[in-house]
Amino acid sequence: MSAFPRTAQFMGLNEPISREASHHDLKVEGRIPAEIEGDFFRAVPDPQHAPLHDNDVVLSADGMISRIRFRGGKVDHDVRYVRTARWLAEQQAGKSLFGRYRNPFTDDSSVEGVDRTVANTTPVWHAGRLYMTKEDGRAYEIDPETLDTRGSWDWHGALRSQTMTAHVRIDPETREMFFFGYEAGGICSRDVAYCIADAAGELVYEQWFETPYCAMIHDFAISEKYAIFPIFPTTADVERLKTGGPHWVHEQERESWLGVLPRHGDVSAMRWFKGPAGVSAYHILNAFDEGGKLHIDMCLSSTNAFGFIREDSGLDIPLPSITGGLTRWTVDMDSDGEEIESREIGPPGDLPRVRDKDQGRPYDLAWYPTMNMAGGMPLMGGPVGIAFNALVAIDPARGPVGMLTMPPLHAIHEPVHVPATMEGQKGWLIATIDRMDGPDTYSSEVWILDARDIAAPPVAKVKLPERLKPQVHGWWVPKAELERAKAA
Ligand code: V55
Ligand code: FE
Repeated sequence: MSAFPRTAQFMGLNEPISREASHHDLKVEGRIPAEIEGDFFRAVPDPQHAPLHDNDVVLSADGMISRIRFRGGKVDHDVRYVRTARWLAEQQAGKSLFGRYRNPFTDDSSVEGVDRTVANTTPVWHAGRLYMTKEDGRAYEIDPETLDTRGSWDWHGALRSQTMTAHVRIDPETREMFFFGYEAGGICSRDVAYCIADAAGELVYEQWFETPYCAMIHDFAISEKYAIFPIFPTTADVERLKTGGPHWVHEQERESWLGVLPRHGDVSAMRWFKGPAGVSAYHILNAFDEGGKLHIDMCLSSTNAFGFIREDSGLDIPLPSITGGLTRWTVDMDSDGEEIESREIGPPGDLPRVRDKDQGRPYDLAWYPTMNMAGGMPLMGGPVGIAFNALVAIDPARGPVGMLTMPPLHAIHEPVHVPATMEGQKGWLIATIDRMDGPDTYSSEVWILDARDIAAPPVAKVKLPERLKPQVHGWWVPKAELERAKAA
């Protein structure tokens, strides 16, 4: 195997593992609650080969699907590459053929026109199917049992968009899945395809609209009435790509926007609200209606959180000088102004998780990884360069209601929430943990937390025999749903 570059994108927790693995009957400390019966799927970027050019970013690494399977108090782990067209071409060649992050003009000419998505961002489960997604292409369907790749997913030929987001939203009552694709009509296009799949998994709605400029639209939100599209000024330009330049540049002086559309409305009904210049959010926690007011809660920062994008933009803004926090934007759907009211409601952090039942509804509890300065040295790694060392629980009306601070040289990743079967109970959080054991030596565990009291000692810790590559996002699928899908 070719050596990887010794750059931040390939060191610390970002150090590639590049190996499929299965680990069975893992060592469990404590007791797994009986309600935890299902699969925790994780999307893991892990490059198969050294980059074609000098360096690359974590976001370009080949997607692996990792499954932490809980059955009767026992735990297994399996991790497999997604057999994307790109992975297969490079596997055959024995080396990288695709060039820089989202720049096809830097690829080897032998792969011109080949789907270059790496399916590395979120495992999505809907209507009995499992997908691996990345925003620059269509999803790949995965067999949840064998983890085999079934192929690129085009909604039975119905999807027109060339892309599909890694951040879908599922209504807890109707079970419809709301999603979108940006750069839907081609690279750097301003086309967004807004889509709805019904509870049976059929694509029943796809309408296209144009954004004020071509922006990275990583996430969106739904309320009970609306679909909400935030547009932050991280922008693309095809001429820049043709000269081998970066896909994204953050324009600090450019305004942001919020597009709001009735959930099942015609795109001609889209309303645009104007937001502050230069801000950026990767993830939206939740959105909900309160009379004619619409609230959108997101992990907002004063500039783009990714160092490589700030560098490519000529922005000299070091990570510690970035400000922001969990921020609520409110718009008045009963007036015809374009103002956004903004206020901070929680500490900085990212990768928020709300309970599935609260999606698009008023909510009083959510969780997200954060940085606690009192927690001691954090670990290097991830796309931002430094990993979160704490987990905060928040009631958006009251602020933080709990904090789990990791010991020094530990990292905690995005949790999944497992609902309790008993009314009034809060359920469980499952998250992977990394620990530095020595220079360049790491180990991983899976922690199970009481969702009511995250600061209490974990109810169980599962030990991995070798370290895990940190995930981007995860998804919990109950065993009953997997079995129903298998029987269908
Ligand atoms: C993100 C992750 C991506 C990506 C764009 O977390 C944004 C943000 C893992 O891939 O392609
Ligand atoms: Fe994301």
